[in-house]
Amino acid sequence: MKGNIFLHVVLSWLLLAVSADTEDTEPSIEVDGNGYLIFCLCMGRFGNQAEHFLGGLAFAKAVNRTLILPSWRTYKNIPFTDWFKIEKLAQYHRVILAEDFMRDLAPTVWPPGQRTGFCFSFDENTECKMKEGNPFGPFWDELGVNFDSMKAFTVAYHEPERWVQRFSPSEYPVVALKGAPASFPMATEHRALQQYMEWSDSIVEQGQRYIQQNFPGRKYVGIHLRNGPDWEKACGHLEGGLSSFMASPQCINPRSSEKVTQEICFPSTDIILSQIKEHVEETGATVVYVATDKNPLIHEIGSHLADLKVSVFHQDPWLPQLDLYILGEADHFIGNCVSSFTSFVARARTVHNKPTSFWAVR
Ligand code: GFB
Repeated sequence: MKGNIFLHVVLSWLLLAVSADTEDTEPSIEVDGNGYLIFCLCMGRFGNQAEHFLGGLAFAKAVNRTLILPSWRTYKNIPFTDWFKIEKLAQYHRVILAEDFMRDLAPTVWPPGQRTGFCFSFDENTECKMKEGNPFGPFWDELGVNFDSMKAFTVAYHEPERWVQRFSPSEYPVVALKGAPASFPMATEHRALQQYMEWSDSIVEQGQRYIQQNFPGRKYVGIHLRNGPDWEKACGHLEGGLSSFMASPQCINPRSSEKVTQEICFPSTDIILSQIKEHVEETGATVVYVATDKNPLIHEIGSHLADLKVSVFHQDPWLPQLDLYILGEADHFIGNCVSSFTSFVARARTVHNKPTSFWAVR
């Protein structure tokens, strides 16, 4: 009898071990037979990355592969869903969080030993160097990816049909790209995809907390002042004006005769003060919320609007995304046409039919 019980316990343990093992190796979510696409958002900071992301999202749909949502890059990987809701993106196309893909599907769909990294080049003999430098190396390292081989391809991203022929899902179930399959500045036709970028509950909660604690129920004009030293240097390239510079197509059509000027890129304090006053009067706002990478001009704005009894707020939040959220909620927003930080806010506001204007652009 004792022997039987012992055998039963051992058998049960063995069965449990086998089923646990099966659970570990068998993907619990259905595998997409059309394959997967992942890329590193390895260019610039958040505004640049967001423009690249939307182009890459459109591309994933065009080639009909599930998009593995890349982590955002700061000094470390930030899971996509820390800042945005996956459910909203899924209304547009099939997506899976990179961290979930690596844990649940990669061991079977993209196991170590079969990981090829790809990059676009005009020459197929180019070395892709997927992990060379920062943020390339840390991005893949933090996802636990090493590449067994690397290969350049010559089919351009604006040819999705040819691209699908080149990368059949049976031969390449996962295509990992060195950079986003997208342009910067982003293509105009992709701007509307912003409607699928919905802030996570955590960002909404933190942004709302600031608003409710500081100016609940009051109308406000949100402004973005991009005036740090890197910006001043970048704007220095605009002498004589250019038809396009960084994110400027958001407000100046590169094919028009209008030029992106130094004043648009780095507006004078006089221009800033007069535009703020105009929109405070127009909206009846009693608050100006200032987001900036450097100088918030709080005293200048406060004294210029003294007669209108306007309060000026600036928080320098621990996360730039909180500034983006609060600017998105403003009754009017004035941003910098050349900045992709502004372009994120401007696109989000367009989705909700909220007005935006740009410094020195009439
Ligand atoms: O977002 P981003 O690509 O916009 O980069 P640009 C600017 C970064 O500076 C933001 C910080 O992601 C923030 O980290 N920053 C800028 C701000 N404005 C604000 C603000 O109002 N509030 C807060 N909290 N942070 C490009 C860069 O910047 O500028 C390029 O991406 C290059 O790499 C170029 O440096 C000159 O398009 O404005």
